[in-house]
Amino acid sequence: MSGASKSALVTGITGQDGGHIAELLHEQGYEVFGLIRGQSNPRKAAVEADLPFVKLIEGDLTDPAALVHAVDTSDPDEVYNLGAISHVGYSFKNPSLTAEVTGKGVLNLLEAVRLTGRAEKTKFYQASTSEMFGGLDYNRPGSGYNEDSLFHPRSPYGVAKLYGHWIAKNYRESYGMFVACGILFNHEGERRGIEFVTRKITDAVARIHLGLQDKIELGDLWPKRDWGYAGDYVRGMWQMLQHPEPDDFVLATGETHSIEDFLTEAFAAVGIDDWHPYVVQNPAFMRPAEVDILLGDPAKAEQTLGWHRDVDFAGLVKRMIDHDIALQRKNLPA
Ligand code: G4F
Repeated sequence: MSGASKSALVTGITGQDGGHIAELLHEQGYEVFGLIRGQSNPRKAAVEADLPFVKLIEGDLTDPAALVHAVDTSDPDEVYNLGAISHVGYSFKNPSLTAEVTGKGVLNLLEAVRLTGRAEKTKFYQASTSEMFGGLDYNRPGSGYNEDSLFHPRSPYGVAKLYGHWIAKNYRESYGMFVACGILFNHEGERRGIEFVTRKITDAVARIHLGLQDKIELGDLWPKRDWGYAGDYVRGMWQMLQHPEPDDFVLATGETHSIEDFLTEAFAAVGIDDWHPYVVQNPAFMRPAEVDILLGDPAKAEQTLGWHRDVDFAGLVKRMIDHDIALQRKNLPA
């Protein structure tokens, strides 16, 4: 399959998934447009260096007129709505802004597609999330959450994402738009921001290994997540838009690990058997409500889309550690 002569608009182009999907689409021959926020976004130069083929359009998910402009300029065959306030902890501190960007921003973008007469032409990917499930006992199936599981979000982020999920489904049902919702479990990698726990750990372990840091401060260590590799997951996003029918799909590994497991694997990768002396718990990194355990069941995506993940938990940790050691080595004095 090839995307030659197709065009795609990606929101959240400065984020981890934005970078991965832009590369995948470029390799497939798409013309790739990226929505970037603000007049002098500090991340613009990094995106221009990392993804020189992306045509950047200034605009914000909270600004309907800017979205109409972005859709008109890119005339997209496919829209990937990956833009959001995506840090769960931050969403407790800024719940209103999170609702505007992560929730209502989805509506604004759907409307931009519809009101510019592209409801039939443009396929729309909505980045839904496993945070919508909330990880509570009463709605947690033993085999893992699937597309039919009950939602009970536990953060302003999860609540905003649930609005985005349902308004996206509503546009599919009301206007016949091709809108696919990917319910993605945690996905990580070299592009992950340092504010997320996996990259925070691999960055710190690399620095501890090189003698640049002594300790790492973390919040709760018992929560469990279903962690996969972001590169595998953006392939799934693209597959959802190539499928004949728009639908909802869970992408997950079907395995769950605690943050303690991640610490064990990451420290072991640099030859340290006991991580306890290096880890300090700090309540500042704990959340008012926690998602105890996330475990996904990707059977539908595997059977319907032929999706599969290539990178397992140990492989994910290793590639992040190797990347961060190489990155930190560049900063060492010669
Ligand atoms: O890495 P996290 O911040 O990811 P979280 O909250 O699971 O959310 C990520 O995955 C979601 C999919 O399920 C996405 F929708 C969302 O956008 C994001 O990508 O935290 C993971 C766990 C949490 O239980 C958190 O409380 O790690 C715990 N944690 C412990 N210490 C920490 C820390 N999290 C962060 N960010 N920083 C800490 O120091």
